[in-house]
Amino acid sequence: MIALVGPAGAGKTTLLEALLYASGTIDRQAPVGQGSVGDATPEARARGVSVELNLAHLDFMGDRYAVVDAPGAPDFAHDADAALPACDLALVVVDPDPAKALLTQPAMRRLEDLGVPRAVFVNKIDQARGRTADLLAALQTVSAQPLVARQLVIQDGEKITGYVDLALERAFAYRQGKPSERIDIPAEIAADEADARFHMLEQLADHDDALMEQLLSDETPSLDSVFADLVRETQEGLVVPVFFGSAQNGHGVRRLLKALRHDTPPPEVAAARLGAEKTAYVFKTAWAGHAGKLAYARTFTELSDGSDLTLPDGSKARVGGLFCVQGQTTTKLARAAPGEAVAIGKVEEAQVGRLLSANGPREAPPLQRRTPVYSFAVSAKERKDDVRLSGALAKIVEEDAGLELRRDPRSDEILMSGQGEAHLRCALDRMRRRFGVEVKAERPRVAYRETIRASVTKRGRHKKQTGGHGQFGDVVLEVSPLPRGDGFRFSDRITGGVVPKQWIPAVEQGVRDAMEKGPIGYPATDVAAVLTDGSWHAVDSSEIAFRTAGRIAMLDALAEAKAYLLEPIEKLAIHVPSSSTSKITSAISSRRGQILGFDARAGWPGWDTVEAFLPEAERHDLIAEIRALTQGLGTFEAAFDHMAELSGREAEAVAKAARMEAA
Ligand SMILES: Nc1nc2c(ncn2[C@@H]2O[C@H](COP(=O)(O)OP(=O)(O)O)[C@@H](O)[C@H]2O)c(=O)[nH]1
Ligand SMILES: [Mg+2]
Repeated sequence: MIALVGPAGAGKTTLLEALLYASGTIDRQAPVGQGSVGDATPEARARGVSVELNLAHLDFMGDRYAVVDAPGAPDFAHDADAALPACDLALVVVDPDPAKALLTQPAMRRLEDLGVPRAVFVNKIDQARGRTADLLAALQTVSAQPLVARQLVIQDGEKITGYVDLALERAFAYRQGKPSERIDIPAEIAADEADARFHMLEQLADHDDALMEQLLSDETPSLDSVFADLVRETQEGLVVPVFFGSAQNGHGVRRLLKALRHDTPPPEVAAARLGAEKTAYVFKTAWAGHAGKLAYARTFTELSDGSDLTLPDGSKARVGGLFCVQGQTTTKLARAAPGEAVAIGKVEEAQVGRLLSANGPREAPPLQRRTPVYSFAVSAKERKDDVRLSGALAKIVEEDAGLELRRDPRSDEILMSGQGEAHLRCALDRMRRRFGVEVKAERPRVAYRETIRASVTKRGRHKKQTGGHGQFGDVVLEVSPLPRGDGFRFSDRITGGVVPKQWIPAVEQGVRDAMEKGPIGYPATDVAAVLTDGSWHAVDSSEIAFRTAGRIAMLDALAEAKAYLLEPIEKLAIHVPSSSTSKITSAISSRRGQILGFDARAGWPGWDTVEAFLPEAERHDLIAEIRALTQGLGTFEAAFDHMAELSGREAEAVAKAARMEAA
């Protein structure tokens, strides 16, 4: 299984189509979204970008390859996170513009951390300008392992017209719509070719002492030994080979297929990396309408339709259909061999990152999930859809490991969180299409609170004479501010039973009732109330009467105690390329944030981590601004830190919003 990864727009989905065409799997190469195998869903076509991983298969020279085309856009890239560790090799597809090299870093880092062997395909070579040496130097800054150019490009002026394969030392000229044509190595680049080849051998010799000896004593290594080194060092992730071409024009694509054929490690390596020998590893689940749930899995064992599987918790499930996936098309299979990627039907319990075992239960290493950076409060447009909404949400969240669903206890809203606004809107589109539920998605409420500046003593009397039985409660409350974050404290200094013991909890309840909505319109906090005095009536006093009295006293006290607003402040860690750090700090400042400092991001050369306090109200669409300032690379993590006073224009607006809602 091969992964195509890299930034959005580099040409991964086009390359998938080109690989299918060059291998003879399809007989026409369609533009992306216009009949292509990848990006065929309505969501992908509407947006003109891959929004979920595409899975397809190709047969080349007697071998079968599953290809996973990973979305590159930061809103959608997470969909391939679980597939990458199960791949034998990843092709990092890049744009030939050195200024875009940094965009490759997140994918490269992920693969390095996972230990997945990788190669680079420099795409859009038809658009390349400038020297490939500059591009390679720029790309080297984002790779921990040395990049090894496997080809030297042949240029006619600025235009790249072909390449020399540096292992074989054979030259090829690109031809429009046809396989490249073998040519003689042009005389004017013969010296460059010799240098480039020697450089490649030197790089390989860093991991091969025998080759080093040969080079030092001016011996020419055999072609077999060069190929053996290329294969071994690529498979071990010691070097990252680089190929050039154009997916759109089919240039360099057959050469790439041949390299995949040699350099791809056998599936046993991925199985061992995952601890997934003799199992099927689930890397995506999808809801396929009437067909129910499909689990996309890499098989490291033989599987057949109807066979029994054991889940990690020891429970059993039966394969209810086995399918080969080609984009949006599925065809039924009777069985699958080890190493294939298939869709397994009707295993409800299958979850992304889990192992389905043919023997005893097995656990896979835990998946690294991405932290959500954007949220909507979701509700059904029509009340009658409430129940269907929760069912649909549960399914959509289950099949998208980048989504999270939770109820915010502060606002009682259902929050759907994910990797960006486009991600959430796409998930909601998919939900509407599949389940027919219309969803309202709104900016989540900020949990404003209010507290008081002054201490006030107030009496609350509740007296009612209605026919026979009356109601009587009478309390005196001393209300005062508490230190920030202390919440609420209630106590009493009642002596002589002026408020009988059994009704004191009712008074406290009344006080709490009043605090649900303070004078500005938000829940009150950081307040102490002391019950100091009161009176009662033998017949008319009751729990409800004292609760009412407590509420009246508290409402009056809060109204006079100089209430003011508090807003939640979060602590953020923002990770950005260093070239954007100053733009980010000023963006945070203009969002009323406070920069706490910044430092080099651990393990990410060329990146910074900025720490800041930021009002929660300013975080809602922050990710869009961070991405706009960092070419989509920046990310952040946020966690509630403390409440802080809100004043000025913002406070007025928040107070007004509460009045409008009450009206
Ligand atoms: N000039 C040129 N354009 C290409 C090439 N490959 C892809 N493209 C274009 O680049 C854009 C993005 O391609 P796509 O495959 O969707 O990129 P992805 O986001 O990496 O999947 C599309 O408009 C393609 O037509 C190429 O080799 N040359
Ligand atoms: Mg794509």
